[in-house]
Amino acid sequence: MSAARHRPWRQPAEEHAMARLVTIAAAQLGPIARNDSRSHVVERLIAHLREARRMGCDLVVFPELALTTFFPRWYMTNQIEIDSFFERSMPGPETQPLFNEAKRLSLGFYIGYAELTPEGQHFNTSILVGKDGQLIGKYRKVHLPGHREHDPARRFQHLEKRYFDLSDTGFKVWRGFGGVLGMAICNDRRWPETYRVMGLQGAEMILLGYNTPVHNPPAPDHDDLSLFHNQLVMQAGAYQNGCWVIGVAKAGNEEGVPMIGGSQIIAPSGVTVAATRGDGDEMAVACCDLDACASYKSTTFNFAVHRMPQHYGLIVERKGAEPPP
Ligand code: CDT
Repeated sequence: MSAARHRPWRQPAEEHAMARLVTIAAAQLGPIARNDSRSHVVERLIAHLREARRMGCDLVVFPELALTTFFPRWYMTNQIEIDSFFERSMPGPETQPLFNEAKRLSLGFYIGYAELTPEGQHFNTSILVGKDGQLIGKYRKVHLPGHREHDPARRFQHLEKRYFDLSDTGFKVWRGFGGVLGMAICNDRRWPETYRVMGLQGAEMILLGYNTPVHNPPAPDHDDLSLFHNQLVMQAGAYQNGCWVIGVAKAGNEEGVPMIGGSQIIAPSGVTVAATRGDGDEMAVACCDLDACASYKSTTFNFAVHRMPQHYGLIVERKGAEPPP
């Protein structure tokens, strides 16, 4: 029996030539200092764009809050100081060069930033921009980790619950780059619901940026596992939903707080096909075949055939675990 008959999802050569290929750059950033200007950061992002163009990429994925240092590590009460980390428009005067250069190079991009709306709402946001410079989609972070008030027991804080409003977008997907793409941000990647809600909308690729301190003060026993957990959740999300997952870090020692790298491009098989090695500005690149999703979406994870939602009610009915009495 031919290999093709053993593996019926394998496409004949002529169809394979039509495969939906998207070359992705996972554009990891090293630390951003508190006093680094937006313009300086944008220069680093543009350097990534130019390298991505040289490597034949279609889409560049930047981290969460990619324009500033990860400011939720500090407790602040002065709203002017807090708002200085937020963008009032996107693009704005300092980020316009990023949009201009991406369009000139015919590159799409995903970027995370802190968004301050005209109504005064604060979101941890990401956008997906097409090769023509047009906005494809906007996502506002659903899972905001950490705490709301200053915790003197911590060497550094994690005040996302203080500085950001709850998402009003939820998890959506958009058509672009020849496929169906979704977005998530950092802590979202640890929750299976994130991937499944997008998987149920046919997501073929999920883009997500993150800022993950190696040390989480309430759980020091996790420190040595932080890179493992990063990979574990993203690989599981990819495999269980038959989609590509692109995870991109802001890494390194940022203002005295070490953050994990581990940026990677994960195939629908769950296998990581490209990864960064260090914790500075670095790109991992892979040519991703969106048609590789089909063998998972049409067999083991054919949702329409195999899911049993009549037994999943508790997932949306109940928030916290309630063991029997
Ligand atoms: N940025 C972000 O969401 N970071 C979290 C840290 C969790 S520890 C409070 C993460 O899940 O990586």
